[in-house]
Amino acid sequence: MSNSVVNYQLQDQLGIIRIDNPPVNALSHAVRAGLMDALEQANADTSQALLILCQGRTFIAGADITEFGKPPQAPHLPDVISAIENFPKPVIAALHGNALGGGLEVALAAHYRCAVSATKLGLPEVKLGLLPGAGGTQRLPRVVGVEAALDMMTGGAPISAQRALELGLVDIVVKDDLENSAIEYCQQLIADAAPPRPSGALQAVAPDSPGFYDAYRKRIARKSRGQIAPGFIIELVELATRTDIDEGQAQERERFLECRNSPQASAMQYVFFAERAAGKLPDIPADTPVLPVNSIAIIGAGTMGGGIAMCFANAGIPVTLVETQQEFLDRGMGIIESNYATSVKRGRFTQAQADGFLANFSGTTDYADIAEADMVIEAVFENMDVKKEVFAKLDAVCKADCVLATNTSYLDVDEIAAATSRPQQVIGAHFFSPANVMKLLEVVRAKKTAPAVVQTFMKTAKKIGKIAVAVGVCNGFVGNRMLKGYARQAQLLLLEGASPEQVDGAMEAWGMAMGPIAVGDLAGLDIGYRSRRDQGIESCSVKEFTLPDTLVEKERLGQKTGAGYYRYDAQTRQRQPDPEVASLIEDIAARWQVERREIEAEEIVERLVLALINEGAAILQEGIAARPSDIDIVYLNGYGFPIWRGGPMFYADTLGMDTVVEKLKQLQQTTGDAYWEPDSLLLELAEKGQTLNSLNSSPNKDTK
Ligand code: 3H9
Repeated sequence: MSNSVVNYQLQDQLGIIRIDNPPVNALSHAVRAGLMDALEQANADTSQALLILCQGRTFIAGADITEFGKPPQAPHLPDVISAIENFPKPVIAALHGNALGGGLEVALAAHYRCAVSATKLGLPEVKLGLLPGAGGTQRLPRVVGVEAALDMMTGGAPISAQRALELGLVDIVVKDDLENSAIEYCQQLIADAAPPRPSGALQAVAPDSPGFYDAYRKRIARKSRGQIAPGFIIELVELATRTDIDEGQAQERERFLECRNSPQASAMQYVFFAERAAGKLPDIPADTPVLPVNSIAIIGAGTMGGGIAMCFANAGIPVTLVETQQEFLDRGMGIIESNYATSVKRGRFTQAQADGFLANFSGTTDYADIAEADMVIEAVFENMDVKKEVFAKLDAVCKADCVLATNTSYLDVDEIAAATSRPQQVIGAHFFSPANVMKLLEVVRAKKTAPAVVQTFMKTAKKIGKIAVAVGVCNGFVGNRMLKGYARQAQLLLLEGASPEQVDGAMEAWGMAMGPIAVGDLAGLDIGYRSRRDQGIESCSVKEFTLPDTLVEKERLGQKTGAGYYRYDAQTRQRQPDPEVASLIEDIAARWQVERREIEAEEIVERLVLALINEGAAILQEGIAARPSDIDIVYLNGYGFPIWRGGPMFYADTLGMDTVVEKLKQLQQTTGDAYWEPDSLLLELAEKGQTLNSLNSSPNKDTK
């Protein structure tokens, strides 16, 4: 018997369940029901063991996330999993691709596990605001031990089949021909009369050290700040060491439902789909041809150029670095080599891997050498004239279908494209620093960029491990444009009476990875200072720039000089409030006649976040971002916005459009600042009783 997604067959003495539910064999209702039917059938027939394997590119990658918002339908996953564990004949799970979440929980309920070597195994529920809800918190510590189980469940990152073998999570790593290898393994188990071996019957060993769990909580505190699931996971793993599987699972179920019904889970599941949506451009059909990118040239071997080059080299794409002088090339290569050496020291790569990546590099000072490159990314100084000069040179040497990208965080990509005779080949690429670490990439579509070029760049970005978001041309694109209003509010709050530590403290307590003032110190105050002078803004001539201008002129550039808005401990880099800055702020406030007062954390958060929301709405109106979720992906991956709040646009919906508009109007009234005028999109949505999220599913505007 079988249904459309689960097939059962008796083959000699072996019952085989095949799951075929593309794309990732998620545990939809049909799969769960099919598994129950198959178990029933296998129980009744002459099979001596039962093998579970999956068709397609992966083993089960988890519960079906699309079912989470809907009324649950029996059979529920924990019941299916108990039925597998309690099955009277040995059950073997054969893993390939990804065995994740509910998929790994199915595998844990099976009595034996085999996997091909490229399999990834993990319990990533925490990334969706959840905890493993089908026995994972109880079985994993019984199989791999408390600490390894905690690492897998609180971090959510998958482990390799080799690591799973070391931990006892798989029994054997088999040859790539999974089906035949798994059948062979099953036959061996039958021949050995191997009994069912339920993981739930094992004893999870409590850690020796009495302070273990507190120490563990501290260890993950920074990464999991504000999230509810990691704390529950620790609680449940502790429980697994002192109770039986039934009691443990009952408590796990309660905690799982608590998480599942939380706003955090809604936010994080929204982000999961938002990330995938970002890769699909509403106006570019999925079958748009993609140009081959088998070689790349990077113009400029400075910090950005080097970081970008490493992304490509790590993905196995040969890179040619181009510099004006051999000396600069050598210096750039030296930094790249030392970055790899640090990664090897930290265990991120093996020496052999790093050597392999380095072998993908070559360098030249002659543009003629890159005539055959499939893609060129310019990463020279952020200056329009310099960039135009580079593009004119590229236009002269590069082959006709070469993709020409400019790495810029502010400049007008249309103007750069116009420096060539082929603007359709030109695209913007706003990488974030350090480029080899940061996942976000704003892909800037200029007016004339050809769809195939956009598609090629988006696909290439995925290949090099980036989360790419297509944006349109405007000053600062999505991320930095929104940052402007946010940073401005932070400065105004300082003058009105909040201290740097109050502003940062409020935003960090709210969930931002780092407050806006500390971010300034980290990035270096000289960057903004120089850019303001480039734009012809005189030092200390604008209220909200007076403090940073003054600090730079006092040679307080931020962390790199040991002092900026804060003072920094030379050893620990810990920030400390500085009375000198406090009195400087008071002086500046007096100079600008700003009345100072007590400011509550709530006001700080409200003003900063509303500034993001209002600008985000304007960006949508102008078609600079195609959908609200794209803006959220930018803020989550490039600006330290807390994932469990879903991003600024999602957060606006949780406040409600009416509230957002009302608060903006209030601010406009009390401050007289035109900046607070609610964007017309927000007004329109509030009037119609609609959400920003409703724009994610409606036919989207294209990024222009
Ligand atoms: C869970 O298991 C809870 C249990 O503990 C307890 C329950 C009681 N459901 O990412 P891709 C779709 S929670 C539904 O582009 P890749 C995805 O939206 C779950 N759909 O491919 C996309 O659709 P579209 C724990 C899913 O090769 C398509 O599949 N598991 C699911 O780059 C391709 O996805 C996880 O959190 C799903 N579970 O990466 C794993 N997964 O084409 C989540 C994917 O329409 N999944 N889709 O845009 C992943 O991490 C990646 O998808 C994976 C493949 C690594 C598997």
